[in-house]
Amino acid sequence: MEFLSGNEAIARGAWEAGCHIGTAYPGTPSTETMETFATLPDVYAEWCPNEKVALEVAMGASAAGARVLVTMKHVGVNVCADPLFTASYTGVNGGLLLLAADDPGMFSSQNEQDSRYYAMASLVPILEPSDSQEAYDLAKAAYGLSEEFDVPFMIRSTVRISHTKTPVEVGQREAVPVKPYETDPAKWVMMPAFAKPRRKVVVKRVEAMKQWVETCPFNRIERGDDSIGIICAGAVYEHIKEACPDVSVFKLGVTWPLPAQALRDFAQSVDKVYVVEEASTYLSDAVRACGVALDEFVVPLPPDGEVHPEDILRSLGRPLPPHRDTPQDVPGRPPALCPGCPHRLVFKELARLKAIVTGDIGCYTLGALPPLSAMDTTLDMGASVSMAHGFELALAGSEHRPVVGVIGDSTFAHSGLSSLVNTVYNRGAGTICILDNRTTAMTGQQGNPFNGITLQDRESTELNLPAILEALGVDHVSVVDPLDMKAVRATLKEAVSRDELDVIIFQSPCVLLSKEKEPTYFVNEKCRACGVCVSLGCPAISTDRESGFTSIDPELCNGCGQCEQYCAFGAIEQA
Ligand SMILES: Cc1ncc(C[n+]2csc(CCOP(=O)(O)OP(=O)(O)O)c2C)c(N)n1
Repeated sequence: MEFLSGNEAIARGAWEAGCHIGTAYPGTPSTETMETFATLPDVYAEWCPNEKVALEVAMGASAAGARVLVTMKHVGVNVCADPLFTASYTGVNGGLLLLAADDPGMFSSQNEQDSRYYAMASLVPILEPSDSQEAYDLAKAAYGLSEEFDVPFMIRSTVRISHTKTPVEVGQREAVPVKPYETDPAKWVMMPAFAKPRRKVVVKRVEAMKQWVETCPFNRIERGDDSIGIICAGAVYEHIKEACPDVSVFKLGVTWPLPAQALRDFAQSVDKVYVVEEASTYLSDAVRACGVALDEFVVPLPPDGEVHPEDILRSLGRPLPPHRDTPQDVPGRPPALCPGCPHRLVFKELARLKAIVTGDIGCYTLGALPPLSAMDTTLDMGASVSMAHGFELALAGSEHRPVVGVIGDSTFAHSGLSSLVNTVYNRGAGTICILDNRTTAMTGQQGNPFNGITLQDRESTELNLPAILEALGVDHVSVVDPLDMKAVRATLKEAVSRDELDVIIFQSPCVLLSKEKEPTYFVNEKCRACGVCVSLGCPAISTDRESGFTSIDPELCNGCGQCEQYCAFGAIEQA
């Protein structure tokens, strides 16, 4: 018995199923799955620059006969949707399991989306565990099923499953040889002449899977009081068991395709039937489409965010328990860039320039929050570069504020590169800042092509960022230390004064990469309480509410010296 998170359990299940290869792009809440898999014996695992590449590598390995695990967060499925939809046509050779880790409640995501829609739309089956034991069991079983039905399988977790540790009865790794590969264009070359017959294969397979799912052991009915029947899956099942353990439950372990007949029979066997789900109407719509007439809740479930046990009680018109959490009593802890973060000064200077800043996704998205407040847009990974180009196009010919795109190194490798190719190709202008902190900081410091660190510490090559930019045809490329206020200010000023494309690489390692701490700073008697140092938003600097004077917490300060450069009175000194 081991105590595993859902992520660890999926990695373990895949490993025991003899999975040979893992590919992924990090993203919360999925990241630890591939990090765990990479540590297990006799496997190869790699970070890819994005999820499309990860799935394509996985499909290549599967075609060649290996069993493969590919992991990502929910928005990653958008990025790999193109290969996913056609992988449903080609099918697999070695079994393939794709983890989509959803984030209802958006603890660390830019949107709330339900990966089950992808399963339904691409006709790829999706499994849904409700604890780590099931995550392990389903991941392990998925490989044989993927090979039997000749289709990739998806497994959907949500943040509560991904990150909650529960006991798991683990087993042994099966020795599964890599299957032989034989050239078969009718299966693997998806052009119309071959895709049309494969489409017929897909249609037949869907019928076979619909039969399988009617009696599949991953779906089960737990009989209770038959006045209420609840259909559910995933983490929501646990909340139902907590809120109303007395009701009858149809717990789905496969949420596409659905067991239509079994669901109709269940609905017939109870007086009232409901679907409980969170942040989506996928399941209720799909259950209705099976011919089940769902009853109306007394109080509708929340249309967005996570569902909690008290929401379920309220929806059934049941009394709430006397002791409830009072979240209002918990002090807010808004996220902030770390003390010493090398992203800070760039935002401070962009705010001074009153630039329109098209942002991107990474730690540096925090530059949007007060007191830095220096970001106008954030859409998806890579959009900073392409949206900057769009702003420049729309504002061309008018007097306008400088347009600056800000993107991290990992995000630039993910999809910023192709956006920049577009800007160069179409003779776009504007300034792009690549905040190269030598890591993928936001998701826990994974390697990426621009620092050359690989998942299993294999030898690699660090891609030469300035050389790539020059080769792309960017005329103005500079590399600047983002901890040097004068250099940041001067380089940005020069770049925005030109009506041409400039790319500035701000290069300094993430402060969390270095364990060494420089001597800290303190505020001396020259302080005039002007508040400029506070406007950097460093968590180590605070203001006395009454006097307005500032102080620096030596525990938090790591001696980066950014604040000292902004103090006009010499009031910040190194200890
Ligand atoms: C399509 C997609 N995949 C993954 C993520 C998760 N994610 C958010 S930011 C980020 C990378 C951040 O690294 P970098 O651009 O180097 O910036 P840093 O955090 O180091 O400042 C990742 C992987 C996401 N938001 N969207």
